[in-house]
Amino acid sequence: MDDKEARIVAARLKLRERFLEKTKQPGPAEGHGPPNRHGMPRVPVGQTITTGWPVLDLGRQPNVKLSDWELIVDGAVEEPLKLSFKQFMELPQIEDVSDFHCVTTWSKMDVPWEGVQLSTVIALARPRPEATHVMTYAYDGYTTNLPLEEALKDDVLLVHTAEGKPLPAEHGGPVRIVTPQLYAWKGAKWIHRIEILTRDRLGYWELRGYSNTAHPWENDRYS
Ligand SMILES: Nc1nc2c(c(=O)[nH]1)N[C@H]1C(S)=C(S)[C@@H](COP(=O)(O)O)O[C@H]1N2
Ligand SMILES: [Mo]
Repeated sequence: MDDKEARIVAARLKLRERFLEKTKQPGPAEGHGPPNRHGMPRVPVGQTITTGWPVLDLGRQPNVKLSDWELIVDGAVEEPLKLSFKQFMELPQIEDVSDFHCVTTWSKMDVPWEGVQLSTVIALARPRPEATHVMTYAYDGYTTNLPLEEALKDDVLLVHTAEGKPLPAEHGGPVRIVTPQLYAWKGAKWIHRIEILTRDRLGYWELRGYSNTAHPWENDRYS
């Protein structure tokens, strides 16, 4: 871990300490605003809407050229895959608009995305019956894990386009994951590999005291 990353981790663990001092346990579904399409209040408890788009990562932004980018899907699957960007773009594409909730309390609302459902690439690899979880690996060394039922939700996307433009490198381009119904750290920028697991394993922040479940409406931020 370099100095910059160590400072980022220390700052974020300090936020965690402050939150845990004030808040005992994840609570019931809370938030404000009219219900969103999942029937949850539009803005989750403790979140503030931002109009910009902050950049949050470990301070290393890999520059992955389209011609070098590849997506690996392996682990507990019948058909391990390695897709080039061209092959990825030949998969069924979808457009969606969803919200983005960072555990550090900002939310970016109504982001138009274009990409491929994570469920599409997982299905292509044909998970074995014993598959239960997913570990995602990014080009900056970041990892984050998801239960299969979260990974397969229809708004969990591998996105290459945001707000009508190719996803900027600082936001995880060429391709990142978004997980609108979980805190945004569950969506790896610069996605490189998806490993199908037969038991849960913790990712980067989950190992450092972030909640493994990460439900924004339950204020489920830290463990
Ligand atoms: N590869 C990678 N993905 C990551 C992170 C990271 O450090 N590295 N940070 C996560 C966190 S905490 C958030 S809030 C979002 C931030 O995405 P943004 O920088 O596009 O706002 O990316 C998530 N995905
Ligand atoms: Mo975050």
